[in-house]
Amino acid sequence: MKETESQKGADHGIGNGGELHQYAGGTHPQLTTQQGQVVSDDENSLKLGGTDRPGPVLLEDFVLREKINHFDHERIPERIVHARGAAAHGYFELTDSLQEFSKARILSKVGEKTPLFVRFSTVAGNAGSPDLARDVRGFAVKLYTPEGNWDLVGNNIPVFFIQDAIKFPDLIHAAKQEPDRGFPQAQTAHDTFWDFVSLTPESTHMLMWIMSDRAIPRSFRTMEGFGVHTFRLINAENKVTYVKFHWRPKLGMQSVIWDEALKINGGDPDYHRRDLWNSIDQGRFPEWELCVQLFDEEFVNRFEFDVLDATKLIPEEQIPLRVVGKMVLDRNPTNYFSETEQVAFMTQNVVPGIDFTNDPLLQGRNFSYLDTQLSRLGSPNFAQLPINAARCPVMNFQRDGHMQLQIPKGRVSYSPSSLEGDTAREDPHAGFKTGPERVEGDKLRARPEAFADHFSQALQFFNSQTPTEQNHIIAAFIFELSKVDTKAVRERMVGQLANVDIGIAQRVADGLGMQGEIKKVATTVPARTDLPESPALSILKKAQVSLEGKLVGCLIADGSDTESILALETAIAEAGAEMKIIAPKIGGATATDGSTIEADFQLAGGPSVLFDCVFLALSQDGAQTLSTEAAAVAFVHDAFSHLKVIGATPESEILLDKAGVLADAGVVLISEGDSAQPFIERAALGRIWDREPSVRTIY
Ligand code: HDE
Repeated sequence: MKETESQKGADHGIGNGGELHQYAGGTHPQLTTQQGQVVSDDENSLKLGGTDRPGPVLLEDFVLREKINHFDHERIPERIVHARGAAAHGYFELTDSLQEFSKARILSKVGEKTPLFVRFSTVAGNAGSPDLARDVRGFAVKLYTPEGNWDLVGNNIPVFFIQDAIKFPDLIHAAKQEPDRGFPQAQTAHDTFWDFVSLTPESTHMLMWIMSDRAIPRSFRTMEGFGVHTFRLINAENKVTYVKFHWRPKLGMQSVIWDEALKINGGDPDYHRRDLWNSIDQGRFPEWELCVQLFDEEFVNRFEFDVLDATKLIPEEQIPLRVVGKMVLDRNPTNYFSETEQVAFMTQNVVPGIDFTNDPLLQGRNFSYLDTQLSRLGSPNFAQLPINAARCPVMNFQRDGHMQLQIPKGRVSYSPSSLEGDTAREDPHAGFKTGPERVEGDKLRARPEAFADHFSQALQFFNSQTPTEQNHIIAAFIFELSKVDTKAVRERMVGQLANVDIGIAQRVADGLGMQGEIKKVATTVPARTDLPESPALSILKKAQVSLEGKLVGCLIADGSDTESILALETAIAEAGAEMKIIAPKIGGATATDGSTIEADFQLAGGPSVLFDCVFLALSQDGAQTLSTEAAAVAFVHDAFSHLKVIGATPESEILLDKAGVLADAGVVLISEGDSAQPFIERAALGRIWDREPSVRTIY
């Protein structure tokens, strides 16, 4: 087996390592117990009765007991939300100083590289759930700055379901598997979720986003990230500037088609984590720009919505994005548990110059993230774990507790003190200080009136999409609500959508086969229809023309032509993409010249959903054979119905016909020996959106 970049030189043990000994398979250090005793036999437990008639296992066997005991306690509670995740190390580099607005060193020193760790996740699914669930993706970044850790714990969608943290447990209980039956997991397509959100009008804007293709990203590498809340920047003069943080992927945004997502979940449930791992392992480092939207009190007062309401965004057309730096992910984790599982992101982790606002969702989060680490990681000393530890001096008098890893010196564990000269003291001239703010008024359990409009931005989002994207949103509502058994919930949700736009509600009602007139749910603040479209909210309006970072699946069989396949592979690599070969047998296929073309995937294990576009490099005989092979027919049929560009030799025709492929701009025939460029150029343009009405009903 090939040793991957990340495996090379990995430390496979823990502790100090012992003497090296020659064994079958190489030179290994001695195996020891946790207490350092060398283990002489790791195959047999200690038993009474010799080898003829082995008797009971002896309690005395401390090697066995220790090994089983540790194993029994290997698991920690998974995250209540965002349990399913994948992560990577990298760095942030500032390219444009924000010193004028913030005294944070990470936002001031151009060119300085800050190490970081990013964890991407789905929200609702359990740790073992499939990657392509329709869901928001977590986008959590821990930046190890010289002034302490700054955690930007964001999502790939810039708004949220609720306005006040007090509703979070309800939202999550409704979204996760139903408590009596324990299913369905990793999906919102069930009664309790739609029951809750149809009764919670503030969720409507977010629903538009999670029903859009943003909730089924092609890759973590092709997702935007958002800090969601409005934060505050504080400069050296204590002046406050409001800020929203955005991560923009270098490869542009890309998503998959819903039917494709369903099939990827079967074909490769680890699709996203594998993609992230492979691209870093192969040196294709994912990259994002950090952008900020900066605004002042004057804008806050004139903006149509409250900037403290996390169900609202500020359109880029109103406050443009300023690019200030880049994030590059260049190293896979060494150990999934120690790093990806034990990393503890906390919104409370800010550095001097970056401050919170009174967004009630953010304020609630600032409590939750610290609190949850205690039940997940089991000790207030979780900050000492290598992945969580700050990379600057940490000195305080917090002491003891489970799993204390430090050995603090001296008699003094308090402040102020005079007994020792080198103990830590507060520094009034440095450190985090909250920005100036005057607050007065009654103490109330109430929502600000400025939070009351729940539908205007939902409509603005829908109107800003291309017709294709709008069709996908409608289809997603229809799919999800079709899984809701309770008719009254379906009807109420459609009645809530009518508050956004009666046309949207009608299309969903038609797709559900709902009879009769739509009953609009009562609302006090109807949707504004005068908000201008915001093209930046669309994926397709910002799509990049490029094959970079994409995966092309090339289907071969006996009789395929080696030279054409090699030429295709070179052309694909030159375009910055990668080609994988799929053959009926994993051992490969016999080419016309008698040579063997090696395969990366066996046909049944390499469905076309795993690739961005496909090429059928088949001879007439090969195509004939594959035309009676269900997996091959499904390969081509799916590629067509998922609107992918299909390149093919003219000899592949019988398979194309069998799969129901109709000639269009996305079906590119290339004869053996001809340049593959027309296929490459068409594939770089992306999917064939015009094909969609010919392969599925548009409601
Ligand atoms: Fe979280 N969220 N959240 N959340 N969240 C957690 O913290 C919570 C919210 C987000 O990869 C938990 O360590 C509350 C918004 C990400 O480890 C928990 C509220 C946004 C991650 C928690 C929110 C997020 C979490 C579970 C409403 C986008 C995964 C485990 C007030 C801006 C981080 C953990 C990782 C994780 C609470 C809402 C993003 C329970 C109470 C809004 C990316 O503390």
